[in-house]
Amino acid sequence: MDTYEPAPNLESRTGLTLETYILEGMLGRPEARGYFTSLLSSLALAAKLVTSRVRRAGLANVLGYTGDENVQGEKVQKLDREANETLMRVLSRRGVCAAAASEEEEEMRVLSTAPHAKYVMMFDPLDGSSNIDVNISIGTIFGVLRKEHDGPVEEKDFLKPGTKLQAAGYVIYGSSTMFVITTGDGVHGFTYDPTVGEFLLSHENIRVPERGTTYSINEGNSSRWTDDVKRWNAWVKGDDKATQRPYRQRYVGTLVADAHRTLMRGGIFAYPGDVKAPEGKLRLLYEANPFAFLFEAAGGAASTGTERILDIVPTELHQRVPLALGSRGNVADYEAFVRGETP
Ligand code: P6P
Repeated sequence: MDTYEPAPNLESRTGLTLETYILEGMLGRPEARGYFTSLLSSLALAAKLVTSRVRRAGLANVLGYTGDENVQGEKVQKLDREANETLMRVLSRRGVCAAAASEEEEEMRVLSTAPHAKYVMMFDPLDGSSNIDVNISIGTIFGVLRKEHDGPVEEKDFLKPGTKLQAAGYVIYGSSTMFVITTGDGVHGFTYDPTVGEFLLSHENIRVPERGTTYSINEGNSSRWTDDVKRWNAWVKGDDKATQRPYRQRYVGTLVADAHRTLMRGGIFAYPGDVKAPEGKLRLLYEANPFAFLFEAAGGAASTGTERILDIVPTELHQRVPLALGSRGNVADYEAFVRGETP
């Protein structure tokens, strides 16, 4: 089947539903029909269910902590658990997803042993959950890998470099709910319209600006940074009109929100390793890799400071990695400082 070409008289595809975009194979991967389409549709449904809970969090008595802790040793919020169960339930229904790895669960969860269980998924069901109770944007992050054999799903099916991702994206529960996804050739944003209960195409083919003037990092950690990161941090605050410095500092504390702003406006988000935690805080499989895949598809870059994120071969489900994410030019500057140079 030929790839989708809009009718000549179709000025723009703005307003198309996410389902239409998926069903008509407009998310690329024309060879991956049926099962892949079904998986992406499940994701869209899960996003609708989670957003309906998030939007009523204050009313639906799901605020506050459950008293439990997750594999990361972080306090589990009720919404964390609900979002995790929603994704697991929806993804298991159509049998296409063999297993899922979640921030909320130590081990992968087998979801289907059907012959057509051709994919595995990794996700952070509710990123930024510490911001739930204070009504700051939170999000869901996901990545999709193909299960490359016909045997029973195993943990090693998740331990693939990010270059092998078939799709990646996120949902941001902000002033509006947006579903942003790529299958590697183009990044597209769909805004949720609660009056029709659909995600409608609002941002087709998002591109990261080549360079931006916003930097995003938790300066509260600065005493623990390496000298090179400290030098970079001082440089972005320098006063130099020619390089549009000082940059603006923005930091929400939810990766999805800081990354989405960086995707739309350009600049850089960084969560470096430090003397106490050389590997940093963010997880490779379901935070760094999905955003690295998406930013590169939008013309941006993602690095540890010394290595391309997508080239890293994972060794465990919840491993952490230092992350510098954003415009190609800004990430290149950051890498120069980490090499001990000054751009
Ligand atoms: P800090 C949220 O807990 C999270 O995992 C990411 O969403 C966010 O970027 C980071 O942690 C914030 O960490 O140490 O700045 O509070």
